[in-house]
Amino acid sequence: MNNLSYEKWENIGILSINRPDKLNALNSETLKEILIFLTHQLNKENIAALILTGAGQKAFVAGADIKEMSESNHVDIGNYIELGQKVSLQLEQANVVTIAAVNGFALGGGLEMALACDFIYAANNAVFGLPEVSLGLIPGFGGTQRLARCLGTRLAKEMVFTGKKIDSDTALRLRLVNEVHPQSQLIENCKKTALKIGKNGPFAVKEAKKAINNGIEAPIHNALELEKQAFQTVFATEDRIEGINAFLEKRSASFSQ
Ligand code: CO8
Repeated sequence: MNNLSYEKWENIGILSINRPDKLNALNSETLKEILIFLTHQLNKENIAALILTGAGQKAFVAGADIKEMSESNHVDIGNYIELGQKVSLQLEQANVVTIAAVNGFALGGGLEMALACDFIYAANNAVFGLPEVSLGLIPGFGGTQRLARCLGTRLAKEMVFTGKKIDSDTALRLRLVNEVHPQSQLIENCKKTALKIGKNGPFAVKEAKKAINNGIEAPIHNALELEKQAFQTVFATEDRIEGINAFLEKRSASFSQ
C-alpha cells in the first residue's frame, strides 16, 4: 500500500490516507488501494471498528486529485467515479463500524468519503465543503445523495450550489459531525468510542447497522419488518443468551468475537 497506512490497536483498525504533501488527495491509485483494503483485508482483521483518517496535521482528504482529473478523458473519468462510488459503498456497508476522524480539510471526495462512514468525529481545525461546482464539476462519490440524506435537501443544496466551506463548529451545529475535539485528542476520542462499541455484542452491532442502513430508504412498514427479522436473528444467538444472563447475574458480558 503506497498511499495508505494501517495499524491495529486492541480490536480497532486505523486506516490513514497517506499523501500528506498533496493533502491526501484521492488519485486512482489511492482509491484502488482503499478498495482492495476494504474488499479483501478488512474482514480478516477481526476488528469491531475502523477509524478512517488522513496523515499529517492539515487534511483528512482535500478531495479528488485535481491534477489527475485534468489529464483524464471521458472514459478515465467514468472509471474514476465508479471507483470512488465503490469505495464509498464499501465503507457504508462494511461489516464493522466505520468512524471518520476528520483532522483537517474534508473537501469534495474527502467529505463524500467521510459521509459514507457510520459517523464523523472532527478536529477543531476541520473544514468541510463540496467545492466541486467551483471547478465546473459536481460531487461524484455520492455527495449529492449522502449530504442531502444527512442534512436535508435545503442545507445540502446550499452547500453544493455555493461550494462554501464550513468550520467544525458549524458542522456540529448542522449535525454533519457527531463530536468535535482538539486535534491532538481526536484519535483518542475515536478510539474511546470504538472501544465502547467493541464491548457490545458484535453480531448485534452488525445487525443494528444493517437495519438502520437498509431501513432508512424503505417505507416504514417494510423497515419495521427488516427490524423484526434482524431482532429475531440476534435473539437466536449465543451472544443474546450471554448478554441477558450477564445482566441477570450482575456481571459484564463476555461476547463472541
Ligand atoms: N488534488 C490534487 N492536489 C491537491 C488537492 C487536490 N484536491 N488539494 C491540495 N492539493 C495539493 C496542492 O496542489 C499542493 O501541491 P503542491 O505543493 O505540489 O503545489 C499541496 O496539495 C498543498 O496544497 P495547497 O498549497 O493548495 O495548500 P493550502 O493550505 O494553500 O490550501 C486547500 C488548502 C484550500 C485545501 C487547497 O489545497 C484546495 O483548495 N484544494 C482543492 C480542494 C478541492 O477543490 N477539492 C475538491 C476536488 S473535486 C472532487 O473532490 C470531486 C470528487 C468527486 C468527483 C469525481 C469526478 C472525477
